[in-house]
Amino acid sequence: KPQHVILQGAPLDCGKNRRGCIMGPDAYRTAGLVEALESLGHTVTDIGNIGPAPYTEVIHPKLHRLSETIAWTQSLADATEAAFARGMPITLGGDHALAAGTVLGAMRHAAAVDRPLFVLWLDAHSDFHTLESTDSGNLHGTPMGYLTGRSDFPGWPDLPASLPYENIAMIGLRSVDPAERAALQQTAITRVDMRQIDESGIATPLGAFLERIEAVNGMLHVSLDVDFLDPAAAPAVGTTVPGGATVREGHLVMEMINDSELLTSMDLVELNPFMDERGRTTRLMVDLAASALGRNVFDRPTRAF
Ligand code: DIR
Ligand code: MN
Ligand code: MN
Ligand code: MN
Repeated sequence: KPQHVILQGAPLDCGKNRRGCIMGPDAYRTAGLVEALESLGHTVTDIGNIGPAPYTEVIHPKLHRLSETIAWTQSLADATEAAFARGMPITLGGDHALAAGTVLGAMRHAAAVDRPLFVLWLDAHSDFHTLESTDSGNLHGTPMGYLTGRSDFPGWPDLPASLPYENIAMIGLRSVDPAERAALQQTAITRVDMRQIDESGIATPLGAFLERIEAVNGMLHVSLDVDFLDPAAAPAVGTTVPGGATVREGHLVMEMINDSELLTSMDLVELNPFMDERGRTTRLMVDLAASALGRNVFDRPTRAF
């Protein structure tokens, strides 16, 4: 179905220490993301890059660039909510701390239109820390903790309501810190680790999740972390973890998302173009986004789930 896509750059680089995600939005533009989506019949408005709301950094003993991350959460939530009035927001990161803002914006929009919001988290990591449980102090490890209302995030924007655990699927997991593991195992979050993908294939758990969304006319936000993919295929990310999704598993996920016609917003996060060789990882991310928006080899008479 032709969409009006709203591309918004979110060059935030404050969620961790290694720099480079600031270059992400322009790398996607350089690799031809706009043209790829237009070639599929979509119209695209690139609104350019967003910045953080005004802030003054207050140095925190543990948490790295907390004030800046809160300021980005504010501006990205507002921008994303506004983008829904015009089309499908696709946010070009930037590191995964940005999802606190984009998913909050989607939550506000979902509440306004009275539809449930579901989140598909494609990542080696669960990013489920609280401000207390993080050992690294890197806030890209916390957006799911914030969005689900696990604990207080003082100074962060209020949530319209916590994102229900039942509405979340994390697929691709293989690096979960002990505190995250203990907490996650107490929740109803759908957790698909790499072993489960090996055993059942990736289509089975994803298809079940998409069926659940369709049954209640839900909205679907997809947050794609580059490190969901195996480092052999996608090396340009600060936190590579061996044993990740293959190129074809990545495309199958995106192709099934397109078949489902459920996608309402998406993040492309953690790309570090400074580490990329000749745009290889960037181009793979563009190709995956294209698959989510309808690129295929042949049309199929039936969908895969
Ligand atoms: C890691 C997060 N669990 C931490 N790592 C991530 O630092 O808390 N890497 N999210 O992409
Ligand atoms: Mn992540
Ligand atoms: Mn709205
Ligand atoms: Mn990750």
